[in-house]
Amino acid sequence: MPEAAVHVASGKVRELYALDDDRLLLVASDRISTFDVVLPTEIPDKGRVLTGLAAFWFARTRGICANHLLAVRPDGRSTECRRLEMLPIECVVRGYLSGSGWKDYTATGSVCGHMLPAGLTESSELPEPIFTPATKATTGHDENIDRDTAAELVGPELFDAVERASIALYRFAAQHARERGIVIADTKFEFGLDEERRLVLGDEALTPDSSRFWPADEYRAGGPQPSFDKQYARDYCESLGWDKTEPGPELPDAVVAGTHARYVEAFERLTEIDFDDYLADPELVLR
Ligand code: Q0Z
Repeated sequence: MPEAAVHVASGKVRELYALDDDRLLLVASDRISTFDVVLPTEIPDKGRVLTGLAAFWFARTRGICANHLLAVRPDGRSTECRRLEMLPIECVVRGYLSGSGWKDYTATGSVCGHMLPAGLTESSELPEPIFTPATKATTGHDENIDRDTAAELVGPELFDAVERASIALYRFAAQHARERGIVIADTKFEFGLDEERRLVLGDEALTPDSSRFWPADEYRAGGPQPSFDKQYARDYCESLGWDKTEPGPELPDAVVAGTHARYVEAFERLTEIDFDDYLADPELVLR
């Protein structure tokens, strides 16, 4: 695969290689996970959609926060990145009440120490986006942590900086997406420090794998929302009565085609770039 690149890590659907001491290569595969299980069927172009979208956001948010992106490769699915010293927390921002945020709210009326108004329902828009850090679980699920615990993990001054950067990045992206028919309900950022100990946004950012994307035209608070990208695959898996343990089911061609179309649609709505133009020249998303 990448010439002279040393494999350093595997994610569920991504691979990470070292190019040299200072640079990493992040490769997004076409694998898809649902209900936390990677399915045996790939979605063509999914890795290119996610790589192109993340690069698009990195290029447009550099003024909000520096990021690790150095280059998008001609294959459209790999990016060269600055190697950072990653912080030990997941930086989650929630604009809407869903997933573990909704669960914590129903149990306690607050999420990660943010006291929320009474009477919110599942998927309600929050009065303001909230920063809800989580630990990086090496196994199983990330665990929400309160602000004091997060501040102890990274130090109080870095905590303030990642909170401010995370909220600003989310506000920018959520507004951009909302104007193009996509609700970004929440998102997860990962930050690191460069050699000068400056804060730098790393990993992937503002993709459908690191965020909840909902179709804005179907949004209605009071229950769960359909996923912009994965709903066909989820519905198909549910229709089988699959118990959501490994191995996941193969997806039929029609479900693959529908899911592919939704990923491409998200890319084109958000970037306003024809996906075929991106495939021909991935650097288009940087301009
Ligand atoms: C990201 C991950 C995987 C993809 C390490 N710029 C950076 N500097 C240092 N470390 C990382 C990054 Cl992005 C880094 N991950 C998560 C794992 C595939 C991303 F296997 N791990």
